[in-house]
Amino acid sequence: MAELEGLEFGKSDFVLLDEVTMEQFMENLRFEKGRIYTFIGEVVVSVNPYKQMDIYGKEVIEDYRGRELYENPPHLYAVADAAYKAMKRRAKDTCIVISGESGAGKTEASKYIMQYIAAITNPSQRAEVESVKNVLLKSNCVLEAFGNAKTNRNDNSSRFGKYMDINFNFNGDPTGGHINNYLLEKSRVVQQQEGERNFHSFYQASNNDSLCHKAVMAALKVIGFTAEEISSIYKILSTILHLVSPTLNALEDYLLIFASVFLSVCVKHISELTSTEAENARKTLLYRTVATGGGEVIEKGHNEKEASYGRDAFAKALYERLFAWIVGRINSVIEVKDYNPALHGKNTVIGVLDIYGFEIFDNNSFEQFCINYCNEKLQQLFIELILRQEQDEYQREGITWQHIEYFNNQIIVDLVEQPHKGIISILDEACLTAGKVTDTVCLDSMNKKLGQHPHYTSRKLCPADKTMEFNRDFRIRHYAGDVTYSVEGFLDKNKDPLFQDFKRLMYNSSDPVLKEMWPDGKMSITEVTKRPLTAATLFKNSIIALVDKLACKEPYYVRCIKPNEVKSSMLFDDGRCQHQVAYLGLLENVRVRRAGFAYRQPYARFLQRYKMTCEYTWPNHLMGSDQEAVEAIVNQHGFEDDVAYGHTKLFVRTPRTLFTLEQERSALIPILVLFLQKVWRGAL
Ligand code: AD9
Ligand code: MG
Repeated sequence: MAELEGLEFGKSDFVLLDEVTMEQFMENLRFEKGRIYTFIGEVVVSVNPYKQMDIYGKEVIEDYRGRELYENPPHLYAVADAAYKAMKRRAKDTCIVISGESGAGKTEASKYIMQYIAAITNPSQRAEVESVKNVLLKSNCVLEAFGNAKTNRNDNSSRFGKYMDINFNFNGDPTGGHINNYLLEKSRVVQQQEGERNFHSFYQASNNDSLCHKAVMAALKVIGFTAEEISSIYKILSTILHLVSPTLNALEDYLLIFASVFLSVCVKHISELTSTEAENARKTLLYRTVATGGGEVIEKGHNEKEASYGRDAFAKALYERLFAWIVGRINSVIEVKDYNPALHGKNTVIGVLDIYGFEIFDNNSFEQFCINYCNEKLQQLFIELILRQEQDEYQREGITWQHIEYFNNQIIVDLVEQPHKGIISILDEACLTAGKVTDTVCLDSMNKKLGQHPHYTSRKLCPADKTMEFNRDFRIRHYAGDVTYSVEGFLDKNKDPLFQDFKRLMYNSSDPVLKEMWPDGKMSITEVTKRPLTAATLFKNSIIALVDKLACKEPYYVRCIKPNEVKSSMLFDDGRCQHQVAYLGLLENVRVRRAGFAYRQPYARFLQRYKMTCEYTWPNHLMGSDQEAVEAIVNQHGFEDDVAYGHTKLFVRTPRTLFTLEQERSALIPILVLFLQKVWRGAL
C-alpha cells in the first residue's frame, strides 16, 4: 500500500498546496474526506474526529514501522516512528509535543503514540522490558482517573500537565521512564463550575463507575501498588468526600459546627479514615495553634469563615499530595536502575508532553490564567524551535536561509512572567505585603503598572444593581484569543495557605502511607518557617524548567484541532477551525517550510525512491557518489533551478518538482511490476 501512495502525496502535506491561503488550507483540512491527519513537513496536524476510526492497531502499526515519514499517509504513528528512529539511529534525545486547545485530542494522541512505541519495541519479548512497557501504559489509566475530570469543554479533560520521559537502551528498548506532573487543578475538589464534575476518581470510588474502577484497581496492581497503599488511597478519597460533603457544608455556622452531632459523626469518620485521634481531628477543624510574640503557644478558635476555609484548604491539599504521591510511586517503579553507560551504551530518551490545552470558560480564574500562560510558553517554544530548526538545517547543509515573519507571542509571555513588572510578580508582591491586600487592591496595582500594555486591559463592569460593588476583572489578549479573568480569589489561590495544624495532624497519623505524604508536618509551631514560594511562582519555575528540557531535545510536533464545540463527529465548524489554524501559526509554518525549500531528503533516500525515473540510475547507478546520481536524476528532468545540493541532502524548492517525480514513479510502478512478473515467469 505504502509504495503506491504516490498520488495521495499532494494532498497529505499542506506544503503541497498550490497556494498557501486560508481557503486552501481549510479545504485540505476537512475531515469529511476521511483523513484526520495531515503533515506540514514533519509536523502532524490532527483534527479530532469524535468517533472511533479504523486507523489504529497492529496492522497499521506494521505499515509505519521503520518507514520514512512520506512513505505512508500522515499519521501519529509516522511522527512517533520518526522520533523513535532519530533516537535509535542517531542516539538523539527527542520529544513529541502535543498541543491544541481543550478537547482537541491531545491525550488520545499521546496514548496512541505510547501504544505505537510499546508495539514496535522489544521484539525479543524480554520480560523486564515488557514489564516496564506495561507500567508505562497502565500509568495512563491511573493518572487519568485521578487527574482528569468532565469539564464543559471535554468529558475527559486533563486537569494536570504531564510530561513523560521514556528511557531506552542501546537496543532501542524501553528501560524505564519518569513522569513530571504540573499544577493539578485542585480547586475542583471543593468546587466545580455548573455542568462540570469532580475528578473521575471520586465517582469511581463511590458509585456508578464500577467498570472504570475495576480497570484502575487492576492498573494499580500491575504497577505494583501494595494492598495497604491502595487501601490508604481510597481512605484518603473517602476523607475528602466527608470533608466536602454537603452535610459539613451546610453546617458552616461556626456555633452550629460546635454543637452539631453531625460534626462528631463526621469527625469520627475522618479520624478513622486518616488513622488519627478523634479529638485531634476535631480540634484541627475548629482551632489553630499560634505562637504569640512572647514565644507562648495558644489555641485560637476559628470563626465560621476560617473554619470552612481551613477545611477546604485541607481537602484540596489532601488530594494534591495524594496525586503527587501516586506520580512519585509510579516513578519509583519505572525509574532506570543500575544503568551503566559504559556497559549498556548511551541511554536515550523520548519525551511525550500532554498538557492542558488553552481554555476560555464563562468564568476564568487563577487556574485558567496558569493554564493559558503555560500554552503561551509552549507556543513560544514552537516558534523558536520551528524557526531554529529550519535555520540550523540550512546552516548545517550550507544553504542560505530566508526569513519569514511570525507573530511572536514573547510579548504576552513577558506580560505574565517578567520579573518585577509581570502579572505574577505583582501578584506575589501583593501576597507578601503584610496586612489586608485584597484582590481588588492587587488589580488596581496591575492596572497602574500594565494599563498601557497592548495585550492587557482592565475592566470595570457597572453592576445592574447600583448598590452592588463593581465587578472587576482584567483581560489578556492571548495568542489564542481574548480571555477575561475574574480577579476574585487570585491572591488566595496564589498564597495557597494551609494551617500548620493540618500538616501536623497528618504527620502524626498511624497510617504510614498518609504520613509519608506530609513530611513538613514534623515541624513544631515555634520553628521558624521560610515563607514558601507562591503557587504562580512555583508553576512558572516548573514550566520554565519544562521548556528548557524540551528545547534541548529534537522536537516533533502534533498540533491538534477541535472541529466543533459540541463534540460532534458530523460537524466541521469552519470559523472555529480557522481561528485555531490562525493562532497555532499553521499557515506561517507552511510558509516557512516552503520559503526556502519545501522538501529535503538524504541523497540515498531520494535515489532509492526515484531512481526508476532516470536511465542513468535504474536499476543501479555507476556514479561515484549518491549525490552525483541524484544530480543525474535532477538534470534529466530539468529541475536544476529548483534544487540546491546540501552536504548530505537534496533540497527541493517547490512541491511541483516532487509531485512530478511522484506521478512519474506511480505511472512506472505497474509497468515495472508487469516486467518483473514476466522475468519471474521466465517469459523474458
Ligand atoms: V484537554 O486540554 O485535556 O481538556 P485534550 O486532551 O486535547 O483536551 P482529549 O484527547 O481528551 O482532548 O479528547 C477529547 C475527546 O475527543 C476524547 O475523549 C474522545 O472522545 C475524542 N477523541 C480525541 N481524539 C480522538 C481520536 N483520535 N479518535 C476518536 C477522539 N476520538
Ligand atoms: Mg487531555
